[in-house]
Amino acid sequence: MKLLAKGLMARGIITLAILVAFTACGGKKAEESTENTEIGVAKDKKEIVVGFSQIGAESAWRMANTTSIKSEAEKRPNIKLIFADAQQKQENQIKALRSFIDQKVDVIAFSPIVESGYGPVLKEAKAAGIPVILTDRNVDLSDDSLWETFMGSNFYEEGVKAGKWLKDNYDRLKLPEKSSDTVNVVELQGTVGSAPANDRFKGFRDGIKDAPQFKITKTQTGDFTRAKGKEVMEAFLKADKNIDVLYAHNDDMALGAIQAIEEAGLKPGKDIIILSVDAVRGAFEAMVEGKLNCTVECSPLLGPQLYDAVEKLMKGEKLPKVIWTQEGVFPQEVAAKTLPSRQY
Ligand code: GYE
Repeated sequence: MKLLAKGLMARGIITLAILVAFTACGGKKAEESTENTEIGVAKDKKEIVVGFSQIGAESAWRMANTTSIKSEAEKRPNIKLIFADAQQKQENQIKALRSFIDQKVDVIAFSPIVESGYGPVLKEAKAAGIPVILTDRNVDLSDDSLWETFMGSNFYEEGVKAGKWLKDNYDRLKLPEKSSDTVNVVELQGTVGSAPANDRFKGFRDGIKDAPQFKITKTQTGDFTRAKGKEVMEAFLKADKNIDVLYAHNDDMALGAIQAIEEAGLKPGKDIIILSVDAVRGAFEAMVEGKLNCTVECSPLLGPQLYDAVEKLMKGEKLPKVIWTQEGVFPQEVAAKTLPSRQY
């Protein structure tokens, strides 16, 4: 009897060990693949299950956004988060949204990779009675009954702020030998078809519209990544070194471009004035080194306001259709003082 019990126990331990090993691998796999990862377990009966579909991990901004969404869920005992990483592919994102609908989550939240193509899946969520919150990026659908609220930044305004900053500061920053009559500006765009790329593109042009000396001579996507930002900037410089300003739709691309500029034997922040968007830590470090001139803030810390909105929805409260994040502009002069207090 004792022997049998021991044998059973030993087998149990082995099974447990195998299970643990499997779960450990499985957990890692889930992080790397598009499978859903559950954060937190059923914590109490009044738990709210939130399915969140993230774009990927293309930039420091995105990673800070993911941390905010996950860590805030952990802090709230009533929230169970099912997190899915789309790894930069819209088809993965649509699949994740459908799986949330199948799992009958209480609320779906997601950051749409591009603006178009979500109509059918959002209609399916509506038919299933699952409310949807758009975080960070918007969709281009006219039927706004397909989501409860959009929360995030005004990308158009960010572009305008960048343009205005350039207009107001270029003369002060330019090298004496540079002309003020024609200023050659190159632009690194974000992901093609995404809301921040579309709106930062438009906003910037409006920000400099009454300053005809600024000529946008080249514009191309760098897909919001450092590697692509570097690659495209290399190509720009190869084609023509006569570049006075770089406007990048995010800091990561600007940081990649800074490398390309240095490798081409030029001084970023001096020979080429550089401005970008996001205000991540790396941008502040580059400003402290004098290599970046300005970053327009775009906050990724959306976790707290997301779950506040989820909880309100579950109480039957109506949400405002848009919840804007308040943001500033940080020029190089304030970088050293501001860097220690940056949260992302
Ligand atoms: O600016 C960029 C990221 O959607 C606001 O996506 C976000 C943008 C952000 O990859 O760094």
